Amino acid sequence: MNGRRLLRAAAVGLGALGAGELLAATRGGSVIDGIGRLGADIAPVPVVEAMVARAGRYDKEATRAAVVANVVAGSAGLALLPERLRTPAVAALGAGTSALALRGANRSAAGAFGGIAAAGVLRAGLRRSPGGLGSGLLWATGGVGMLAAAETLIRRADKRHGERVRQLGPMGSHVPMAEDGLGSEPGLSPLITKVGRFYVADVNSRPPRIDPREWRLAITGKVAHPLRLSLADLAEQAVEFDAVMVCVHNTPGQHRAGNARWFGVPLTALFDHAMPDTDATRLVTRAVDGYTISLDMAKLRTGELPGYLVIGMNGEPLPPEHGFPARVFVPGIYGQYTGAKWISELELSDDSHVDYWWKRGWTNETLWVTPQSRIDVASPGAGSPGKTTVAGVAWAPPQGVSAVDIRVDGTDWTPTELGAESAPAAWRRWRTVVDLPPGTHTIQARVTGRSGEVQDGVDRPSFPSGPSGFHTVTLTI
Ligand SMILES: Nc1nc2c(c(=O)[nH]1)N[C@H]1C(S)=C(S)[C@@H](COP(=O)(O)O)O[C@H]1N2
Ligand SMILES: [Mo]
Repeated sequence: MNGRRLLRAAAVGLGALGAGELLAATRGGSVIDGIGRLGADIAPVPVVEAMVARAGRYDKEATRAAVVANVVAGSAGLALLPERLRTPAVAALGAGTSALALRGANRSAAGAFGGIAAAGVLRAGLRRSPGGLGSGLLWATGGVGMLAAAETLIRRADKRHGERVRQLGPMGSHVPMAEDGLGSEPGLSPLITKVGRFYVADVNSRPPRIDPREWRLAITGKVAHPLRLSLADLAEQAVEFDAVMVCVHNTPGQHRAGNARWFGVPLTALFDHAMPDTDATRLVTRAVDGYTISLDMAKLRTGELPGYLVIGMNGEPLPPEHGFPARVFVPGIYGQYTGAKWISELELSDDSHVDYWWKRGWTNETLWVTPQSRIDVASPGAGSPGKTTVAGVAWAPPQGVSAVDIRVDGTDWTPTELGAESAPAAWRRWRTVVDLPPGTHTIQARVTGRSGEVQDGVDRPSFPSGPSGFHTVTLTI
């Protein structure tokens, strides 16, 4: 066994994957996304946490790259197997990959064919004599070219879908930009986060493309009147509300939080029609990507805790990456616990249901968003460097923010000016100007919620019960 043979097998793997992915992509499927989703589903929590921390907002690209790297490495590994084992090994891989393409977000027969085609190409490629370096190069460049072509096709399909979705709009009043009296401060987050800047977090490599003409929301389980509702049915009952959505992975200072003007049907309105049984203790939100999040019914049923089936964001239909056509959102609960995107079914159930993340080691208790503040701006004044503007956003949903303080170099907390509140569940902007002597300083921000809860300054990671700590910024005058 020599190195050249391994390299060639790796190159054949790249070529085979490229061929399979391209075949799948011509029909809207993907071999890579199926494998990537398996990775998300089985990776142990420490691996997921490390990935989220390292890859940041490029987690989906990182997942796809990891799939390609693994297929290439796996193909090289095949060259190490005795000849008689190779055919069964490749067949098993092909079958496995095809099966994966049939679960997850954009399940498709094309994806399954792509998996089989890739296995066929791989087997044929491995059988041929090692050949020169040129043959390996040909496989590799062919593979990269086909992967690039497939990526282009998939992006185009996603873009077309996104445009069709936008054309369904408007959803909501499309109020231009809300104002809070703080005006515009360079670097300070706007009151409403634009869709392109709103963080995206989910277990899929790409969002499912759902056809709204065929989509229905099913309300099932422990209800007197099971329902099937179209997007148009839902739009008739929707109302607008402002709220911040926060990922449980939003450690201090990060941007895994966004504030939007949502358009959604109050869950109580849906319950009025469906009439949940008294023993329906949980609302299971089930999505087309096979993901579930369930919510305690006690306060949702009465509306004491307002929850929504959201169909619009910032005046437009929910963009595909944010859950088109519908998602469940209960302001004040972390994204991972607040309800699924791409909803297919709301099932009224008892406490026997087990959620996606519970199986992975996350708690089955609701995780509430804790008060957090972020420093967006800490900039010395142009003429007088000592006068430093410090500004940012803070949230304490659903009750709202009552104060934001900052402190310099660990001294006393001093209050900042708060922008007007658009809604208690929304984020609130704040700003202040501080005099700083020359030197290096640390600035921290702390929010107090209307419930009396003060932001916890102890640094804790997201897992297992949500992050805490102060956002700390260092600057030199
Ligand atoms: N179907 C589905 N819904 C989902 C998820 C998912 O992986 N699949 N991720 C959840 C998580 S962890 C978060 S933080 C929010 C993120 O919503 P966003 O991408 O619109 O910001 O969606 C939630 N809903
Ligand atoms: Mo999340």
